[in-house]
Amino acid sequence: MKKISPSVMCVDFFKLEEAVRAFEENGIEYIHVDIMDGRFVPNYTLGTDFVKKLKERTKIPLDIHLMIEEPESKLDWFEFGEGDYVSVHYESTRHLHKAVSAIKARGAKAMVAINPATPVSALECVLGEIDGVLIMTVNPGFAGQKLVRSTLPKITQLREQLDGLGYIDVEIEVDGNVSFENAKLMTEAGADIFVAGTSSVFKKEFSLSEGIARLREVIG
Ligand code: S6P
Ligand code: MG
Repeated sequence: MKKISPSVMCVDFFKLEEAVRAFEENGIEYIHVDIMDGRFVPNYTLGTDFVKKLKERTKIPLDIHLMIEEPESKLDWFEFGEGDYVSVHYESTRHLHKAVSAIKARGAKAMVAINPATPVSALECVLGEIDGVLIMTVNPGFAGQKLVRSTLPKITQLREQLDGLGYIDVEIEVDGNVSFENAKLMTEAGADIFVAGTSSVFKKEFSLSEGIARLREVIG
């Protein structure tokens, strides 16, 4: 079953309560929380207190996307646990295995994220250790960017590799310009979890519920 993970940094923060309620009413599977440190990516977004508050407010599992340097030394700063996904970037640490193990030790699901220029082959040694791979379909740091098209074949390549190795339960998430049009291509390529942002469910033309329904129709 395909899953939607709306990017909460794209919510109008004055309407956060309303948005979380809409996620719950529409059976949203995960809430995507972007954490940036101004070093790994040139921006700041959400932080430790936001994660804590969100966890108090909703039972929807979080999908915490850490765009920070040396995440293995900062995992303790964040509240997460069973059912949540936490992703660390391959490019952000010399100790990827350590970071993945620390996430799993807390009962959460470990995901490794790769930037558009990082090949799928870089993940070879961790595929047997992780629950998901986050394929960035834009360069991380900002919402509202254009799809890097060369990332689409990476989805198919990874799915084939995972299935060939027997890791059929390892999920592939896509993040960046997941528009209704691009989501169709990503579905065909083999993506499982779709980070929904300004190019789909948060479009101004319709309500959040309408946007979610439209995206569900496309990804099936
Ligand atoms: C970007 C971040 C993403 C964005 C999301 C926005 O660095 O990791 O999660 O929030 O991609 O979606 P859109 O449709 O505006 O690209
Ligand atoms: Mg993200």
